[in-house]
Amino acid sequence: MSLRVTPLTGSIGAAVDGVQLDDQLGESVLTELREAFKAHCVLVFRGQFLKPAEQVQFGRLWGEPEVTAMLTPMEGHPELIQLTNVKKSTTATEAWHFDGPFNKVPPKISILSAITIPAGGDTMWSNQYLAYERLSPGLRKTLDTLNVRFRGRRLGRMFNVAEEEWPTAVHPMVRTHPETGRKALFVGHRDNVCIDGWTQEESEALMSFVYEQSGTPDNVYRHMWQEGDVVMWDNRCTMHYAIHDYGDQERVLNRITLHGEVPA
Ligand SMILES: O=C(O)CCC(=O)C(=O)O
Ligand SMILES: [Fe+2]
Repeated sequence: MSLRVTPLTGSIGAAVDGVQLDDQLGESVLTELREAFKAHCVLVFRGQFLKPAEQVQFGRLWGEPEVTAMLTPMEGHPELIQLTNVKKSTTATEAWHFDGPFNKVPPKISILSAITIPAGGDTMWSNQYLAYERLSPGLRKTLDTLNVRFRGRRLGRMFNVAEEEWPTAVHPMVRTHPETGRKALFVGHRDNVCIDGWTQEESEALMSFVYEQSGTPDNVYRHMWQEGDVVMWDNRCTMHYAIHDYGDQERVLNRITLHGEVPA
């Protein structure tokens, strides 16, 4: 079996062929996957059709599973959550976001397995290393000194959680990836963020600028799902955006999320 890793854009994402994720993966394959993941931040595996237990087994190769605050685990598979069609008017994921930045310890990796896919419903990922590196040295130096207060407001509204219970955490706006040593821009939607010690108005002026830099087309991979696809992403150096252009059509993906580290 030979593994092939093919970049999908000039900035983020790679397709991996020549591997079945439900096989027993040897150490050399795992080493190649780890290197590819560090280099490309998002890995795409087509035609996998993983059963829930196989997805959990694959996930455990990368870390300890956890379930994001406010989400409900899948029956019989407490490590998984099932994403189903949420109304466009209430969905929190149709915006660029990191998962769980409002937690003290945001997750490090998520892995989606496509079960039922409509026409549409693509997901996009942005490269937050490049989002940072493309800024001027002067602005980078300023951002390096800032902290952001993240709040789970959008997700809280989506799940009708009372405002007092929206989780909140403060993290550096520029975080260093513990494995690659590269700096990544750690930002969020205006509803969820405020630069620590700044007014909301002051914060929005700068934050909306850097947030918008992240998701420009030259910094993005857009995945057009097929059933059986598995996509994994590094939540420490990418944001993602779930496009809701499929109305009431059915859309089902199973997700496993892995425990991360305190951003530093
Ligand atoms: O529905 C999707 O494509 C992704 C949703 C999302 O934001 C997530 O799973 O974290
Ligand atoms: Fe997400």
